[in-house]
Amino acid sequence: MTGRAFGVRGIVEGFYGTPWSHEARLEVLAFVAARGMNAYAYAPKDDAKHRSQWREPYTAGEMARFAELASACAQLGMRFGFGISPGLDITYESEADRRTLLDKLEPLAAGGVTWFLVLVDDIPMQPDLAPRQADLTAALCAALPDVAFTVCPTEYVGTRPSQYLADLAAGLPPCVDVMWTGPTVCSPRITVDDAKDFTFALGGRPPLVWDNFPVNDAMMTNSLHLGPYTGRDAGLADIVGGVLCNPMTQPRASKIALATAAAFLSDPDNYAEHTAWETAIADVGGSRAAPLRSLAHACGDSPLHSPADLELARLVAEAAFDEIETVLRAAHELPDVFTADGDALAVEVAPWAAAARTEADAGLAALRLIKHVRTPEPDAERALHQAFALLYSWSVARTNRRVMFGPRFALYTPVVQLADGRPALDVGLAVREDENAVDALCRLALATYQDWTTSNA
Ligand code: LTM
Repeated sequence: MTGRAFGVRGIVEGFYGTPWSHEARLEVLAFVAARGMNAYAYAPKDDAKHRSQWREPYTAGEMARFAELASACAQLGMRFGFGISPGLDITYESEADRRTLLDKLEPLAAGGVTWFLVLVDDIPMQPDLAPRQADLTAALCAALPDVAFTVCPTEYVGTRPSQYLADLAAGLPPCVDVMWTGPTVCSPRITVDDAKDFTFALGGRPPLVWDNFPVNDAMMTNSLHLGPYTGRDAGLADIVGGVLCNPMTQPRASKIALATAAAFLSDPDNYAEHTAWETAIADVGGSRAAPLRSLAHACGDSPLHSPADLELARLVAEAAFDEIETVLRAAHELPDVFTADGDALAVEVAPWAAAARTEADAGLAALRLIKHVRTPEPDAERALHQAFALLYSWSVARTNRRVMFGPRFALYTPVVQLADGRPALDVGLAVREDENAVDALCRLALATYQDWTTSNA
C-alpha cells in the first residue's frame, strides 16, 4: 500500500440464496485478508435467523461458529460484523421486540463481537419509518455502548435528498455508519460526486458503500461475475467510510473479483484493472490458471461490465477468426477441467464449464462454415452440410440457461431515484437482450454463406 487507501475494505455476505458454508467463509477471509481487506460482515438474507425469523435464537453450535469466525477475523486483522435484519415484521417501539433483539445481540457481544449491522433494506416503505428505525438503533447503541453500529437504510440507492434520509440522519447517533449502494442497486459507476451528493442527503455523514459486486443472486443466478472490480473513482477513498463488496453465492469463484476489489481498495490510485484481474486469476486458478482465464473471460460481463467488451465479442467484431478459434477451442476443454465431482471451485463453476462446450460447438461450426465459404472454390454440398451442422449446434447452445460469452436475455434490478427522491426502475439498465458473442458469430457465418449462395444463384 503506497498512497491513500479506503478505511474499511471488505465483504458483506449479504446476498439472497444459500449462505456460504463456515469452511468457505474461513477460506475466503484468509484469501482476502492476505490481499489487504480488513472487514467482513455476516448478513446472508436467507439465513432465516438473520431475517425472516430474526427472533429465533441461534443454537449453541451456531454461536460457537460465530465465535470462531470472530476470532479468525481478529487473527487476520479484520473487523467482524454481525448483521441482523428485523425490518420485515418488527414493531420498532415494542419493548418485547427490542428485548428480543438485545437477547440476540448481547451474547454475541459477550463473545467478542464488536460491530453490529442493523439492516432494514428490502422491506416495504411506510410513513415515518426513518425516525422509528433511528430510535431503535439509538436504543441499541445505548444498551451496547462498547459496540459499533452500522445501518443499511430502507432507501439505500440514489444520490438525491429525501425526507426519509433527512429523518434517518437526524435521528441516528453520529457514530452510526449508514450504508449506500451508489446511484443504483448494482451500480455500474460510483463517482466522487455521487458520494458527495449522498453524504449531503445524509446531513454530512460519510456513507459506507455496500457494493453489489460481484453478487449474482435474485434475477442474476444464471450468470457468474468473474470480471475485475471496476467503475469506482479512486477519490472515493477520501469521501466514503469504506466499501464492503457483496459477493456471489459461489464463494471460491468470488475470489477473482474480490482479489481485484482488494487491490483497488488498498491502493486505488495505482489500480491497474487488467493486471489485477490476471493476477487474481493466476492466484485463484493455480495449476488451472489457463482454463480459469478462459472461463473468466467468457463470464466477464456483469452489471458493471458491458458484454461488448468481452474478449470473444471484440474478436467477432474484428472478424479475427484465428484468435476466435483459439478462444473457442479453450472453452471446449473447460468441462474436462471443472467437473461436478472436482474440488470446491470446480463444483461451483461446473454448470458454466458445461455450457462453454455447447457454445464452443456452435462457434466452431460457424467458423468452419466461414472458412470454407471463403476458400477460392467452396464445395456447395460441403458448405450445405456445414450450414446444417451450424444450425443444429446453435440451436443446442441457445438452450443454455447459463450465461457464457454474454447474455441472450439478462435481467437486473436497477432501482433509481426520481427527482423527488421516490424510487423507480431504470428500464434501460434492467434488460440486456441479444448480447451473446456466439450468436453474433453464428449470424455472421450464415450471412457469409447466404452471400455466397446468392452470388452463385
Ligand atoms: O443491496 C442491498 C442493500 N440489498 C439487496 C442485497 O441483499 C442483494 O444481494 C442485492 C443484489 O441482488 N440487492 C439488494 O437490493
